[in-house]
Amino acid sequence: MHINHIGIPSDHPRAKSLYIRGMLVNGFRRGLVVPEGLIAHGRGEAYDYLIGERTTKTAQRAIEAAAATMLLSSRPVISVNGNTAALCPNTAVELAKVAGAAIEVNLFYRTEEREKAIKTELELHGAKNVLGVGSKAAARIPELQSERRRVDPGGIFTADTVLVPLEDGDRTEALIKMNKKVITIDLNPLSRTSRAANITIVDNVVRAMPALVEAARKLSGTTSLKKITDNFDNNKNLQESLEIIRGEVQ
Ligand code: PTJ
Repeated sequence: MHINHIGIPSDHPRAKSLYIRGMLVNGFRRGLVVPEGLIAHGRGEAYDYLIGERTTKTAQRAIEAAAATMLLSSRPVISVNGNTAALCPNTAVELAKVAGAAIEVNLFYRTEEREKAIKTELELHGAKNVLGVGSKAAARIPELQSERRRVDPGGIFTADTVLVPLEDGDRTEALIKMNKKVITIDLNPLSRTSRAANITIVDNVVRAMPALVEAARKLSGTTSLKKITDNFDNNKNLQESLEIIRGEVQ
């Protein structure tokens, strides 16, 4: 039996889930994650348990549609919040490279200190030009009251596609009103974000982000991108996720 650095025995039946929790708590201690982010993660965990803590075939279809959409976009942007920075900074940076996307910090509970900590974390994982920090977040998303409205004029504001992992519903709706395509990763298929987005990946960000990198790598340069996006139906996909949760399909 191996005990890792945060004291979780590798043969513990819930080792993986406890390890992910540990990453978030560590992110909280390092000033990346807000306390509310720990609560949000708890909600996500409950849905993850119900889908079997795996990437379902339904989620994989959404992942391929998301990768194809990003590759077809001329200005895709990956929006990074505290939880995403703590759970998957490496794959967020890798995806930006593979899909030719910009990377922008965008926080609900915005403080300059946390913006900078998240930027530094992304840079440690190889990000070169992190948008949305400090005075760079000079543009405003219309009709949005939260701090999420502050965006980078050269990033989310002028993007054609925005990937918003672990989002709250208001901004997704506002971005759609700005005629942007929105891709989200949200374990709750019933959330406002999930229902408002063009593509919803009902999966844990820790699995969905590496799968997105892999799909983008596989699809890059192929001729099937448009066909994949045309064939994707988000409502149908969300319905299937609910059937999985109810135990009606695998
Ligand atoms: O870092 P900030 O300031 O931008 O704040 C980030 C949080 C997450 C606190 C903020 O965006 C928030 O309050 O989010 P919500 O409204 O609680 O929504 C989070 C959604 O993500 C919920 O639907 C959760 O089920 C889902 N979720 C939580 N953890 C994961 C997840 N989805 C995928 N993977 C996860 N690990």
